[in-house]
Amino acid sequence: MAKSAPAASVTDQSLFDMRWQRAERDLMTSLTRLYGGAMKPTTLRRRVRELLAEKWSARPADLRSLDMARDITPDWFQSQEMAGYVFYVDRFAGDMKGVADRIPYLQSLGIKYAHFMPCLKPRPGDSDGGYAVMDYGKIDPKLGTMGDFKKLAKKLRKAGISPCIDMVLNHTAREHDWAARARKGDAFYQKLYRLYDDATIPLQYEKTLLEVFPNQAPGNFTWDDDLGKWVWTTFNTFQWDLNWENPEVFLAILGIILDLANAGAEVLRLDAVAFMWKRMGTICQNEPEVHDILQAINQAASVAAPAVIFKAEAIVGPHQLVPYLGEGRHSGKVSNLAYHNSLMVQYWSALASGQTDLMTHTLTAHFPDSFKGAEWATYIRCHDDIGWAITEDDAEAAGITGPGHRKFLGDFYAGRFGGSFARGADFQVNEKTGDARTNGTTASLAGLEAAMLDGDPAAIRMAEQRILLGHALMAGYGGLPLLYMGDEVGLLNDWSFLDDPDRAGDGRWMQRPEMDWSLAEAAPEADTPAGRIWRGTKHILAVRTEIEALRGDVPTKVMQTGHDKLFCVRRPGTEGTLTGVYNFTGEDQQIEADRLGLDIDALPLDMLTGLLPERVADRIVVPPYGALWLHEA
Ligand code: OTU
Repeated sequence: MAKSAPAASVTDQSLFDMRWQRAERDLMTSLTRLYGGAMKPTTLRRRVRELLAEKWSARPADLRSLDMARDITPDWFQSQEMAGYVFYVDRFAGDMKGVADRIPYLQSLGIKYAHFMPCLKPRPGDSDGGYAVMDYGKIDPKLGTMGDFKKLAKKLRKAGISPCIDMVLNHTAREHDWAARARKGDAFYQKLYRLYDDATIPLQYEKTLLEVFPNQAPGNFTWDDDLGKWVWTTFNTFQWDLNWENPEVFLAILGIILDLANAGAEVLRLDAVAFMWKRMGTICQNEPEVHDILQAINQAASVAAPAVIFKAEAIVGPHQLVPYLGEGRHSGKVSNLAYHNSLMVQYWSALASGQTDLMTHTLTAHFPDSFKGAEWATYIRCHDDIGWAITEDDAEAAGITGPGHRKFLGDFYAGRFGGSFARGADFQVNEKTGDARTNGTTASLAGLEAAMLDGDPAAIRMAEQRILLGHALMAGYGGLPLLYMGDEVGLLNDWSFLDDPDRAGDGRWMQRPEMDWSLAEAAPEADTPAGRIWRGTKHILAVRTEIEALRGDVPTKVMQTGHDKLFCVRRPGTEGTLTGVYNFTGEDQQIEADRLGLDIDALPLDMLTGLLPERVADRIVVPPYGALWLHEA
């Protein structure tokens, strides 16, 4: 009889040690660069290791098994089967328990990742949609308890859906316990924030700072009477910026992140990360230390909760975005996901102008084809405004001007530009710079609101096509597509926020409607815009799961075809190459097959229709606002 090998014994402790060894170099390099001056490296190392050991020993057994699985398949989130859904718990389903009842709905759409918008206990009154957190240890009592969240996370995981939670780490609410203690004069807590006795230093910083909310919260500092000091408040006056130069901030936030991981969050959306580090004489965004902080968080979590991945929210220009997914010394270690804000802006820009040259140029000039262990989060709309991040050099390369095009986009989407199909609104018009950002839901910006008001069936179909073009683009470009709640049924702008004093001052609420369940429940069968958008979106996500070339680790090769109305992307997978062709006009467009590297006599199938594309002579025809997914096996 053959003797079997003795059982291997891997204890929790030995796993922890192995994972610590795997991460230590990258973790400690970042931490020493950041905090070497503020804390002895040996103390820093001991404090971090103790914290990680504490959180690891508290990690529930089922999540420790998930850690094992993900250590073996670290690319789990890059599967083409992944698709995310983003929602406010109350607006989507009332509360945490309500979300559990909607799991079948999410499954029917093909969702594998559920992003809960901020749901930790916010300050009372206006809380910037939950982005002013008062207690990181509690769920917003209106939505449930931490226990409810844990139960829900487990249910989601069983249903094959990864929960993502919003983590606000650039600032806390003024009402957070740390800020309250700071106001009482406690020096330890005061050092967690950026406080100034008089205006001298704030004024020096202001010389180069921008303003995020110039209308409702001008400037970047707020005088606090209780404190008798100026407080750095990049966003609203009640959002106090944390002092990330203090290692105690790093340790405290890391502890919170690991608690959320232990509660079952699999993805953490790290909010407003660009702003975490300040440097006099700069705009205090995207400083290199920010990438060190992100690398340190990511590497630390890989020791105590390796199942967890991170998504960086840095809504910044194309020149500044790439380091958030890692390059150079941070390659593959910073964040696993980052919002592709340029793709989103370029989608809306091309839709308004009917021209794709700026889009093609921008997306080829600044972005590598792929990243190590990381990919984009692709989206066309979210809860925030759209900032028209188009640079002067990119505009020039496309033969237009930056200010001119940005103004055109603002006017177009506010519905001011002659012939515009959009019904959005301006946000934070900055008199000093002339900049305006844009609010509105996907459907209202894409023309559905105006078309339905006119009752014009042809215009309604065009608007539906524009929305589905956007959904096909985010599902086919490369990256994890994030569907924003309600976009699958074309929810229109919601003006009811004007009646609520806590929300009336912030126009972004117009794109944060409540879910219309009568619309959504009828959608699968309905011959209405909602029905057609729902089925089209579901179909796109379903087809996506079958195409290996849409895995997140396959390179995204934007094509320079010279066609200025089509946007074309090639994805060379190992099981076939996908050529995505997107028409940004309301007319048929034709393109020679060989400009796409295809043979007109042996055209591949369009996966979205399951048919051969229509052809005229040596050209492929792309229908109005159409998307083709041509797949060569
Ligand atoms: C993020 O926003 C959130 O998404 C907003 O909802 C919050 O108000 C804000 O942080 C403060 O917590 O910080 O890196 O165009 O894109 O405010 C970008 C403005 C952010 C938003 C910006 C964004």
